[in-house]
Amino acid sequence: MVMTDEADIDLKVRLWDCIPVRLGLGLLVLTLLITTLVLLTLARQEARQVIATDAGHAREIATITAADLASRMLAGGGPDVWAGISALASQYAGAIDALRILVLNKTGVVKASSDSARLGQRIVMAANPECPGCGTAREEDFPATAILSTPQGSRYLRVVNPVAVTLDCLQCHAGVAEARSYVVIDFDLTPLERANKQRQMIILGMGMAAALVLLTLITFLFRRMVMRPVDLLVASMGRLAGGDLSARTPVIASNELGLLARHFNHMAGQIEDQVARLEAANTESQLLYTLVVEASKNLEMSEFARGVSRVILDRLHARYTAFFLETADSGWICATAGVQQGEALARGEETLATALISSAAQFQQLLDNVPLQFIREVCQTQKLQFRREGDEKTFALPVIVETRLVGLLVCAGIPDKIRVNSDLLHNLGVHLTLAAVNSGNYTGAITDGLTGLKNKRYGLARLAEALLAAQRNKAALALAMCDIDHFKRVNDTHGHPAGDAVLKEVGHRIAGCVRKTDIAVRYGGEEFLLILPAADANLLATIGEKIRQAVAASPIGLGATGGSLPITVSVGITALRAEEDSVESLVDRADRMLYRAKDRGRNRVEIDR
Ligand code: GH3
Ligand code: MG
Ligand code: MG
Repeated sequence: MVMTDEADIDLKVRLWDCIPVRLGLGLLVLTLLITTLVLLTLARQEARQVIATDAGHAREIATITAADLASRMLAGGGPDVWAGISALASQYAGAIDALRILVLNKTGVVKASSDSARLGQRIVMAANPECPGCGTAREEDFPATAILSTPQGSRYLRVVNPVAVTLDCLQCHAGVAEARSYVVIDFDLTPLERANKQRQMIILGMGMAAALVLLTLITFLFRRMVMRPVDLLVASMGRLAGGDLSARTPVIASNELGLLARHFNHMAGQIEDQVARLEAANTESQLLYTLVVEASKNLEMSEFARGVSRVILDRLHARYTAFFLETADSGWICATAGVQQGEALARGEETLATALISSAAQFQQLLDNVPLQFIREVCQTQKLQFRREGDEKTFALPVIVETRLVGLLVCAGIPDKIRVNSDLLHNLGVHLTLAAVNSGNYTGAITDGLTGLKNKRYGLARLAEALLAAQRNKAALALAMCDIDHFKRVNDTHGHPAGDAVLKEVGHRIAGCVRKTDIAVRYGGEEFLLILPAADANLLATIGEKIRQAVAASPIGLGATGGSLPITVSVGITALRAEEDSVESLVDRADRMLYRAKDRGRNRVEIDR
């Protein structure tokens, strides 16, 4: 994937680069060009027309002049002939609005003219642009024309025609060359050019006005049809680029831009879906990873259940979770975690399925008011189920081993933005099943089946760990050994089951006296060991007393046998001697203190400091 740093992108379009600006300027230049072209063509056409008209007039004048000249010559000739022609020329010049008329002889001398100042002047004939056609041109090249300028800069049209040589002329002149003369007529172009200029200004003005109207119209249509959808699209793309995956653009036309908008919306939808899928996959892998870590960190069942409940609450941003697990002694535990309620652990003695299907009132609280009917259905169908309340989801995921319900994860108040689908929960279920079985096996292996306390092997292993930690950290550690007084009598008098019931209750009362970090162990028949990390030496008597009193506080029931008995325990406590102690020496000292308590009358606490 090519990543583009936002700083690399110029996010604003400069005015000069804006499409409407470029298009408008282009249109203006084009209009100017077209107008100029039209003007030029018109001017050229008119000039051609003027020249044709003026040349026609000139031709007629030349013919008339030739005839007149011939008749005057034949009538006697002499200098009056040219004066007469000059008078005629003035007359004709006025009639056709010519600047002047000159009649030249074969050498270019002005013999007659409407402008007397020109009489006698000589115009060079050969190859003189000021006398087009003179001297060399053939008859068919006439009328010959040229546009000339005066030294003052005003322009005029010069038309040259030869005077036709007739047989009459040859009566006096020796030949055609001898009789040749020319009629030169000049027309002033200034009025024409002035009119042209005026017209140019008008046409140019009209062209500009038309261009402006056109520009306004095109700009309006362009903004409506092109720029508006483009601007909307640009804004939506900006939002998408800025991370707003919900950015969509309105489709306001059915043309190509509408299609572009639809493609954009489709693409944005795809991106949103992909990102959501990635996020879901990420949530799933993080969730499963955290659970695996949690499960391997705490194989012991209640810790595992707490961990799962906490992780699910946290990762799914839920309001409440409850994780039920069946225990090795066919009871159940339930670890709950809630945003408001915090964490808690509950226990029960029936099998999990029985307990959940019975829908006892206590579950209403454990489930934070998720309907019991919903839970019962999940337990009976053994299938994952969702329910929705407002914009929150709740799911209940059964954990099944073969066909037996061994766990149930209930998660309530998951916000809609968190994607929790069946695939994710199916995978979660597989992990939870494995972890629950492992945890069950492990917990069974370290737990005493009768009392639910930890067994001796586990207790000694943990004692070794606690001893090492205390020695390394120079921290306190205490060990208490408790033994039920005259327990044999209970068995002997009330039977073994009654003894079991007493053992169970004594274990429960002893475990209830210690902190969460302390470990209560059934060490032997009716002996209990308490590992008390960080127990201050000054508090040992208090702890011992608390245990003794908890057991002695009230008679203990004999279970199914019926009735109850006052039961007491003797307690021996010792504190760690950091330098020399080992597990054996600690246990031995606690044992000795216990025997001292027995010796000194039972139902008492002895402390070795
Ligand atoms: P003391 O005050 O000196 O400790 O007297 P005691 O009778 O408690 O001591 P003793 O060691 O003589 O008797 C322990 C009895 O505990 C013997 C055994 O039958 C009984 N016991 C050990 N394990 C169990 C058990 O799991 N269940 C029952 N019911 N009894 C047990
Ligand atoms: Mg005993
Ligand atoms: Mg004993």
